[in-house]
Amino acid sequence: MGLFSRKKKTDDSLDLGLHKTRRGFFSRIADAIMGKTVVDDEVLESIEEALIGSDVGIDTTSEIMDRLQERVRKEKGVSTDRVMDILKEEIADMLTCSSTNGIPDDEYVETAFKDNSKVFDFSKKPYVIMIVGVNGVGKTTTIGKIASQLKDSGKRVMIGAADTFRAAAVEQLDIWAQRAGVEIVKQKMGADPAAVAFDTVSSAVAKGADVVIIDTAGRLHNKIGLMNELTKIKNVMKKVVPDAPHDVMLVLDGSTGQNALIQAKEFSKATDISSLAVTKLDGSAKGGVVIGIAEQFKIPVKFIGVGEKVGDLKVFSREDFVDSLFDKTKD
Ligand SMILES: Nc1nc2c(ncn2[C@@H]2O[C@H](COP(=O)(O)OP(=O)(O)O)[C@@H](O)[C@H]2O)c(=O)[nH]1
Ligand SMILES: [Mg+2]
Repeated sequence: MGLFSRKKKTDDSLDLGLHKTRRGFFSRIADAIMGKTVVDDEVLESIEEALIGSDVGIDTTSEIMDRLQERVRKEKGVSTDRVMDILKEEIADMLTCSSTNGIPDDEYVETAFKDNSKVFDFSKKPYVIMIVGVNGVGKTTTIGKIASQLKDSGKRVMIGAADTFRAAAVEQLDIWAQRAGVEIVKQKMGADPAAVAFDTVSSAVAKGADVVIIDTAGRLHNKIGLMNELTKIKNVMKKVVPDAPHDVMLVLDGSTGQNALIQAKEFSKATDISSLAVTKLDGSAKGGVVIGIAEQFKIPVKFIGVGEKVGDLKVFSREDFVDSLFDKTKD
């Protein structure tokens, strides 16, 4: 199936969540487009400003603009309606490396929680995910949502409360575990995070769980300390499952815009990151940052968060994302 010939989506939380970014984008190009049928330099300039204003970032914006200008030059007399389709195509094409690795987006999204897709590799049993990121970005919430969606698709999930730094962190994860109906392994506040991770993976192996998700504390103020702690957690898990963790997922707060990009750079110095989740895109006009992050890091963005509910964590599809973000027929 080609780009943008997608099936109708079953819910509109992505469109709702990206509402502010979309509104910001179109309000920036409205004046330049007004009364025009054909794209001119002024329209292109306003698109460039709008991309930067949506927090796509300067480097990625100039890459997009090069592609867009090239297409507009080749096609001659491109209408102001058509330019949006070209923009969506070029961005989706640019993000290929960060997405589904050849699996059609529809299939990728629909089977993410069920079969062996690029999101999770269920041939590994248990498939071990370690969640990392700075405090407050949405790690625990994202774990709860992933666990819930996996459980609903019939997977046996076990989560490990290895953020033992604050009592509230364990309690919060516990609430999510109960709500999702999945098992949690926890210890007292202040316990050794690596010991919790070890117990979780051991228990998962003993009970035949499909997926293990490990929460961690994100204290970035001391990079060496963080690095050592994450390394220690990884190493103890390897004692039980030699190729664990199968995924080290960095969670970023999308509402911080370009700061999220800086955080990603900092974190990737402390540990090897294999995937990204970008949260809190709802209520923010900085949703374009996902495009910048995906393009700059070449690490797959697996999830985006567009709200507080379980269903508001979306498997990232570059097609769905740009389609929603740059479609002016959507409010
Ligand atoms: N609006 C919105 N809030 C979110 C999203 N993801 C997380 N949050 C909120 O962000 C806050 C911090 O989340 P938490 O999971 O505790 O972050 P952690 O410190 O990284 O574990 C909580 O109030 C969450 O409800 C999202 O996608 N949208
Ligand atoms: Mg937390």
